[in-house]
Amino acid sequence: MVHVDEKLEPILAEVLRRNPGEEEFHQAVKEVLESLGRVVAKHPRYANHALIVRLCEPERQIIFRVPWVDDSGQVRINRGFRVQFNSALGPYKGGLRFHPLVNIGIIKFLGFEQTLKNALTCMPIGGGKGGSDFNPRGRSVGEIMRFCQSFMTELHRYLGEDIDVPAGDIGVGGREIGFMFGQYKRLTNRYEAGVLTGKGLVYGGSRARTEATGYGATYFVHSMLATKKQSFDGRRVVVSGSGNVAIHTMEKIAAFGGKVVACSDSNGHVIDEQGINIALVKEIKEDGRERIAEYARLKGARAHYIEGGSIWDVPCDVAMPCAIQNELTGKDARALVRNGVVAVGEGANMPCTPEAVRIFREAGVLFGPGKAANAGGVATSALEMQQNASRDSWTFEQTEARLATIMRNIHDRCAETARDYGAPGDYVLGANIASFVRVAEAMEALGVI
Ligand code: NDP
Ligand code: 2IT
Repeated sequence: MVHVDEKLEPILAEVLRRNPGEEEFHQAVKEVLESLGRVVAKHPRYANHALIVRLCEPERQIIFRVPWVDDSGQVRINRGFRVQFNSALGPYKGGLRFHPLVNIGIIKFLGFEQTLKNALTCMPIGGGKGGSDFNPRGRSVGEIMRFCQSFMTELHRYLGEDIDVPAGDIGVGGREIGFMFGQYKRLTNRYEAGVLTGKGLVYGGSRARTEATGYGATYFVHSMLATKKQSFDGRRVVVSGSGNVAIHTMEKIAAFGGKVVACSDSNGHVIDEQGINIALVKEIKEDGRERIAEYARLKGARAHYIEGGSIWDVPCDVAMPCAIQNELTGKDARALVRNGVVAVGEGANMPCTPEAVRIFREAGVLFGPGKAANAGGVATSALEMQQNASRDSWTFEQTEARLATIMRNIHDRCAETARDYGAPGDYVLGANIASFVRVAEAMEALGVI
């Protein structure tokens, strides 16, 4: 069992005290502090100047009312958030999540993770996150547009291509980014392409951004497997979720010769022993915005759907959770280990509970934590900003090649850092230390700000 070093205990206690009830934020901070004992032992100065306490305190937290009118004429109210977590390395950068469970603690956990993830990419981006407790499920396109416009009407005053650059996350894809960009442009009377990423290709988006998180996570797992002279070829893989990250993870796994046998949504999972038909999932989830149960209905006897239950009971060699935080529990991890899983890569942010992570690490399973494995999305967002700044647009091949190199570098940086700190193969430790040191160095250099 990993514990927080005694020098860091008061810091953790302080974070817990100042942020009561924000369980996910506590979880994310604790996981990072558990890795920093070795850094503080090597560089005691990091325990001083309240540097770690400052890193755990967002620079700015914005909470606002989002009023909108539904199709029946009724006025609805949601809550909007933007947490500008850390700008030591660049403008705040990170996605917007529209999901009914969104609250300030969830946005802070995501903003904290984003700050460290962005540092790992070695690109000039700080960390931020935002969103709303708006539930897009069952809403018409008109309702979604009016919600996005109202959300941006308030948020726009805090954004800018050199200030804060949001993108998508759960419930926010290309359509929503378009509506928000349109409203930003109208309010500011500026065509400031670099203010949002994940844009459509015709108005300043980057090729390969849609695919980047899933492709990048698969590249990361590919690199982890290669350290054991293994590959995806012929492997059984289970991918949870069926949204942006899951779909493109499945697509790249198939390109690497792996067979994805199950995927899911928040209602249940489908198993297809012949290999999930990704085009069909896209049709159901992207075009139709329907339930994954539809997959089994369309495939007849060749696939089956299980309502509820755990997708992690499906035996596999590689597991890639790509849905939501804490979706893979200790019990799930034990089932996966029992069934012989060799690698787990987090496409989602913090999908494995601390107990699950501990079980994987103790069992010697290759484990790629989200802040490293899913960094390809934000890295390609930074490439989108780069293209916008130079008013250029790169080919898919060029952009994907950059993504592949970035992911390999992140993998190698985590592996080397873990080795340097006496824990070879421990990607959690490697990712937490490498990212922390980068942000901490910049914060130190900038003085007490
Ligand atoms: P989407 O909204 O496109 O998809 C989310 C998917 O997760 C949906 O299929 C949804 O199902 C499913 N889901 C939600 N809750 C559960 C649950 N409890 N159990 C099983 N499935 C569930 O979001 P993204 O694909 O963009 O994001 C997925 C994860 O990846 C998030 O953790 C996000 O933070 C992370 N991420 C995203 C990046 C990006 O570029 N988009 C970058 C890095 C990380 P349903 O249809 O039922 O809602
Ligand atoms: O969690 C994430 O890294 C994202 N949702 C993507 C953020 C971004 O700015 O592209």
